[in-house]
Amino acid sequence: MSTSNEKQKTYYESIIEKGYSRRDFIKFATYMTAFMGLESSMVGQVVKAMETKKRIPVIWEHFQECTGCTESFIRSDHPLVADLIFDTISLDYTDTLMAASGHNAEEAKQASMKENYGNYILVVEGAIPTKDGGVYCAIAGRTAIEVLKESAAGAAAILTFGSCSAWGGIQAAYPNPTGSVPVDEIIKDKPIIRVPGCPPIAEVMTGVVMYYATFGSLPELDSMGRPKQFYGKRVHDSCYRRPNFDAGLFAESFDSQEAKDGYCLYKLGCRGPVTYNACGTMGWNNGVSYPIKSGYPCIGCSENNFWDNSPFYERLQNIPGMGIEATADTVGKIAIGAAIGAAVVHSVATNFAKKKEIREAEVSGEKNEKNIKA
Ligand code: FSX
Ligand code: SF4
Ligand code: F3S
Repeated sequence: MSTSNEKQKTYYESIIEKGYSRRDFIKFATYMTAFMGLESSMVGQVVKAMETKKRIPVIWEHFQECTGCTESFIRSDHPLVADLIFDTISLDYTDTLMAASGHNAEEAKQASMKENYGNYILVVEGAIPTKDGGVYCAIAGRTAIEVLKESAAGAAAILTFGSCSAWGGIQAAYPNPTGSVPVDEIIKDKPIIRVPGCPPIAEVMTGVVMYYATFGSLPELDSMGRPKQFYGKRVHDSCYRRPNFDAGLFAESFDSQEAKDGYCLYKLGCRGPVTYNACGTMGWNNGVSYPIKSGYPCIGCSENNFWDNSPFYERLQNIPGMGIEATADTVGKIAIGAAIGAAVVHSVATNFAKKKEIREAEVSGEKNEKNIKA
């Protein structure tokens, strides 16, 4: 945990103090610029902000959840992210990761909230059960409702990490026995950013925290309160199996040769055409894979009510954006040679280009190092 004195340092100072070089810092800033969805020409501005901005305190609450979101977050593939979460963003309280426990942890949280009232970021994982006075999730004898209201009171903004805190998630699925609700049904007077996914992608969570920490403002959000740069496209739009969808080539069974050869998983229930997330662009585990690439159809884990939208292994009746009559049987004929085909090819190409840009960011960081003077 950070001390109060450490909080006065800038991001740059704390990174250098951890033993990293300026070159590491520039590479990190370049990498984060790409992850924040900004143009590479913005690197200088990000470097400047990280050199001058004081670190931002973060309080991180856990309610009704599986903790998969934290698991995802700590597996971000950049080595500096571990230091980022433990020091750079000044994580003052997270009962999953912090060394302190019991009364010590609680005191640290209360002290940080008091000292940073009005200025800290509140991260919330998990839904909030409301039935029977909220007794189904209690921490140190206090319900999640009470804890959330207290933590939210002094927050500058709230990030809901994961589909549970953003939408209600699995806990809120029918018949919702504990009356679970998302954060925005309890807190009405704070800016709330939804970062859904069960769990969300580590780099997406990092990118959102860093955007706020670097610029002191929220990233551009869509009408559902999600950052546009990560949730602006459907999984379908960045799917590497998309050319086979367009050609009408569908795998008919799991683990078939066709599924292994990259045929589209639409007939196996894929929800990619109705799911907004960055899986196809960013991937998981250093971009190695994501569900569809591993042969498993998207179950739409970042969408509202995704669990109740099952059965997962039956195909969608219609494919949005392809005309109401479009089905897996007709889509190949519709797409090939049509204007939409060209748009789709462009969309997929754009996503591959974006992924390449992110992966090349560290390399270009070395170039930036030469251009950006200390
Ligand atoms: Fe929910 Fe996150 Fe799914 Fe799990 O904390 S979004 S159940 S991955 O862990 O809240
Ligand atoms: Fe990919 Fe699923 Fe779309 Fe097929 S339906 S292209 S597997 S996202
Ligand atoms: Fe979730 Fe679908 Fe991505 S299931 S992890 S949104 S591919």
